[in-house]
Amino acid sequence: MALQTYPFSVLFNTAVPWDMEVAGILEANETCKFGFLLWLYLVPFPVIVVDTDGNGVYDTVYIDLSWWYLFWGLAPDLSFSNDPVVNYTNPIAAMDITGDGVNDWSCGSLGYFLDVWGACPNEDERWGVLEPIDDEGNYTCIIYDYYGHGTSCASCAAGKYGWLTVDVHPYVGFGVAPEANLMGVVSLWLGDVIECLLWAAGFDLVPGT
Ligand SMILES: [Ca+2]
Ligand SMILES: [Ca+2]
Ligand SMILES: [Ca+2]
Repeated sequence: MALQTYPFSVLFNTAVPWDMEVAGILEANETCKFGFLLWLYLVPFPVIVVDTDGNGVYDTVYIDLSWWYLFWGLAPDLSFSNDPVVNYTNPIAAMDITGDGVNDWSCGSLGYFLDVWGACPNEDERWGVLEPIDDEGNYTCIIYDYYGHGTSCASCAAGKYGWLTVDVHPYVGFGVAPEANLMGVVSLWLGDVIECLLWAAGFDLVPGT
């Protein structure tokens, strides 16, 4: 089933020049919201936001993770049907392509986003904290660590696997607090560290509350 023709973006002002597979996700008479996740400003992963139960509230995201193929000079599969269901229960967009139970590809995770650029398509929500999935499906917030510094630090602090754990790489080591839980808050980019610290401490960053 071909998606309807939408403006590619305000930048390109043209329709997406290919069809995307949505079998098993949408029925013939159902619609969704379509857009792109620009991963590290390099890879344009196609994204759809879906209201799976038809109650008027968009609740699920699919990202065509096969666009990682581009790094190997291969063509993406242009299908959402073989990608993971991403929602509030399963917020991480990742898949295991080698069948060993360990995810190999990821685009990140659903997360809250402080709209420091006022870029939200819903004008009344600009500059505020955006939900991971907009009720109207106009946006979804995907958070990722594109460089790995934060992941490395988190591993040193709370890595759960080490030399006594079977089937892990010999260089893998425990963190200093392997039983600790982690909270991912991306801040060392064009964001705001102070707001991130406040958010992690429990403030909701809603003015007047
Ligand atoms: Ca819904
Ligand atoms: Ca796919
Ligand atoms: Ca794997």
